[in-house]
Amino acid sequence: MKILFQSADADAQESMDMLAAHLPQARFQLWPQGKDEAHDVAVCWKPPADFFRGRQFKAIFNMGAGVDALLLDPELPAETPIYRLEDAGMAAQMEEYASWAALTYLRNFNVYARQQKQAQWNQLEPRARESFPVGVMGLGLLGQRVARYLSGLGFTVRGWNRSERRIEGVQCYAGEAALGEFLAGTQMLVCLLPLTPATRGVLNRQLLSQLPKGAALVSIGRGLHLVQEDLIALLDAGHLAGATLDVLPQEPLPPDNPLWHHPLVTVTPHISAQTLLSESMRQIGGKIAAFARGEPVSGLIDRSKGY
Ligand code: NDP
Ligand code: OXD
Repeated sequence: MKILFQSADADAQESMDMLAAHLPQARFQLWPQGKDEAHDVAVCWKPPADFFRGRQFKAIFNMGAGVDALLLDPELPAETPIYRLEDAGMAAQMEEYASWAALTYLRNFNVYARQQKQAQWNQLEPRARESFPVGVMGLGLLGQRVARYLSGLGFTVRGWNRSERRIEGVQCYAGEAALGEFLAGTQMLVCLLPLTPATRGVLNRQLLSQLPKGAALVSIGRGLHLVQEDLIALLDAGHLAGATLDVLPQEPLPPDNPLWHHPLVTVTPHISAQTLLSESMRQIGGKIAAFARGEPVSGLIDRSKGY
């Protein structure tokens, strides 16, 4: 088995060595080495424009959960199966991030941080967790974990998904017809959808204005879910009380983007769930080994759905 490994990260060699330790029989080349040779398998993350040009693989393994960038590559071979990372230590980080945001908005810690800047001593009314409904959009591997975790913390949790889900302790809604009811009862909306043609721009004025006044947005799926001007307009109008954005329409977020300095916005640099190298390479190694044995491999992308 010959594997072409590509990553723009500084630790590309280290990652490849970790993967190689799980696949001792395989031969590896680190892109752009072996650029003109044939390989059985590609392991990549946001590859450059010429990575797929004129080449075929038996399978492509994406070093991330989201495949939106890969699927937009015009040179991507049409029929090759693509496998993605599944959780690989990201769900636990998403639980932490979403619970940090939920506790922040529930307890008004964001408001107190603003008050401190103005030396204001002003106590706000306390709220109970169960009276602060959190809604999770996208109940996949990560969304389900977040929903269960917040429910375990005592929040009232609801979830919305394309197909129906049953999750203990979570009130689940499915499909467009149920979206309005889901949003109307959500005080903090967590977006964990994949980015697809159907979800691009989904966090727009029309959708966000269906949240109750004073609700907050936590965007941790992909930046292009958000229509930035619509969010800012709803924050400025007092309809939304805050937004916590880990993924941004442009990454890195340019220094002159108004989101950096908006008083009701918290920005983090795409860290809600970071790739854990050791766990990720172990998982990809297992998937490649199963693929080589002709066994079914989980995490196969359905290109017609875009995730
Ligand atoms: P999954 O593929 O497991 O889950 C996606 C879920 O979204 C599925 O339940 C799917 O429903 C649902 N869904 C898809 N399209 C729609 C739609 N149009 N309307 C309603 N529901 C829809 O993905 P993961 O949970 O593993 O990851 C989710 C996303 O999180 C990734 O695609 C990635 O973009 C993002 N991510 C962000 C990270 C960060 O650091 N910020 C880190 C890792 C991932 P169904 O099952 O019915 O098809
Ligand atoms: C991913 C990510 O999709 O890190 O894995 O955003």
